[in-house]
Formats: sequence, C-alpha cells, structure tokens
Amino acid sequence: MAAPMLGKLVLDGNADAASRTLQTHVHNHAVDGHAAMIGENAPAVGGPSDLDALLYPPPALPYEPGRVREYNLRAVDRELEIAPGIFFPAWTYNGTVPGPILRATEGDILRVNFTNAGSHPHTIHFHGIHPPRQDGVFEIVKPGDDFTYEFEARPAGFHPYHCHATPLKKHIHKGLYGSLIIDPKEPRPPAQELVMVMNGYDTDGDGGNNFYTVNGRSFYYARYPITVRRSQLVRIYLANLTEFDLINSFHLHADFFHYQPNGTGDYREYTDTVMQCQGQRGVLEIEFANAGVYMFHAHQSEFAELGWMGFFNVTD
Ligand SMILES: [Cu+2]
Repeated sequence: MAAPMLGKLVLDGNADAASRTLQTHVHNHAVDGHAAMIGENAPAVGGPSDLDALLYPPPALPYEPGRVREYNLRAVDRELEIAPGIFFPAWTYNGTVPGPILRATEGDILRVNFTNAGSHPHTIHFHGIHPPRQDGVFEIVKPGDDFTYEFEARPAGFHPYHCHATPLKKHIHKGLYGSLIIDPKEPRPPAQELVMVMNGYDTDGDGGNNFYTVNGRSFYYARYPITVRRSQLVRIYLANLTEFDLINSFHLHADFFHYQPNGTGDYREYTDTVMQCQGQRGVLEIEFANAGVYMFHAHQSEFAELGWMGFFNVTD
C-alpha cells in the first residue's frame, strides 16, 4: 500500500520533479473532480499509440488441426518511464511491461523460443495445461541461455505467463509477465478486443507500490482515452499481475458488463466491478448503451489516484 508515497517521493531527489507534477495533479483532482484528469491534464508518459501492441491483441485465427504458433520472447533489463520523470529499472520480456500478448487457438501447438538476455536467471511459467517439464519451474534459464517451451494450447481462455525464478516476488514485480489468449475452437462472437494487464510499481524499494497502471504506464488511458463503438460488442481480457497488494480491481462507470472468470466455463457475472488476486484474470463483455466518455478505474481509490484510471470514448 502506498498512502505515504507522495511525501516519500518529495524526499527522493530523482523523483522530485515528477512528484511535484503528480502532487499538483492529485491536488487539482481533489479540487476539480475526476474530469480534470483527462486528456492533456492527465500526467502520463508517451504518445497516443505507444501502448497499442499491449492493448490490441493480434487477431484470432480459426481452428486448424496441427498448426504451430511460434513466438520469440527475450528477457532484457530495461529502464522504463512509467510516469512523468519516474524511471523503473524493469526486467522485461521483449522490452515492455507487461510483455507481449501471445495468442493461439485451442489445439494449436504453442512454441515459445525464450532467450535470457537479462542479468539474472529467468523462466517463463505459463498458466494452462501442459507437461510439468514445460512449466517454467525446474528449467531455470541462465543469462545467455535459451529454452524452448512447446505444448498444446489449452484450455481456451485468458491466461497469464510470468517468470518463476526465485525470489518469485521480485521477478514478478520487476516486470516479467504477460498474457496469453487461447481462443476456443468454436470462436467467440466478433468484438472490439482489448487487453488490460493491471500492475503496480514499488519505486522506493519499501515493498509497497507507489504507482499503479493498466498496461504499464500510470494514467495512460486517462491521457489517451480508448475509442470504441456504441452498441457493438467490446471484449476486454483483464488480468492482474500486481505484486505486494492482495487484490486489484476493475470498475466501469455508467454501464454493466458480463464477466467470465478465466475466460473459461459457462458462469457469467453481470456487474460493474470485479476484483482479482494476482494471477486471476477474466473476460469482460460490454455493449455500451450510450455514446460519451466513460471512466474506468480500480475501485481501490488509492490505486486509482496513483495511476490506475482511464476512460473509454464511446462513439456512434
Ligand atoms: Cu525472473
């Protein structure tokens, strides 16, 4: 938990300027309300398309027996600017936190060529059904080494992957995680598809997060609202890889969605708020009833005010 973070950051020389920026925004936010934190008023890093590869998944492919889906993942150490002036010394898959979106259709052979170009031993542990020797627990990949994971993609759903080297808490928190969509053989209905991976960053090393995000940058979707079409299905693949905090959550304003835990099974919840422990994930489906700007954020208010907040711009 990060309640005292603004005070702490002020004492930290590196983060001083950024904390003032953030303090100003949090202050204005309190005075002006949520709407003040949209567009240019939102303190987020980068340009409007920077996170497209982490938001928009590759297309689903129709089921085809025996197909191989091959991905290359490379662990690299990289310093990332996660909020204005705040740099996080991340360990990444392919240079981003979260790592790339992988996608396969149930029954495909998923082949992931992993190279460890980082400074520490790593692995990739996939959630799903596969032989234990492909599970990223026993086969530790040392710096400079590589390993190929290969198994049938199942079950259909939405699953996280992450490093499982020890200390696990550190390897996850540093940024080694991403998501895998496994499409059912009988395809889901066409939709505007989005991927959201919730996370946090401990920037002062005290074992609590100081910033929270979706797809890696605080307030990014407040700065750049996500445009979707009214009365057309929107599908969000949502996962939580936040370390240190017990849960994270997603709350949508002004509408309701159907939530399918794990993207598996027949159970659906009709709600505007879901919570997930680390490793939990699910699939949200919404048809927005109205055009306009809809807020979404963690319903832990603290997380929202430390970066986990954004908007949908629903257009006709
Ligand atoms: Cu690792």
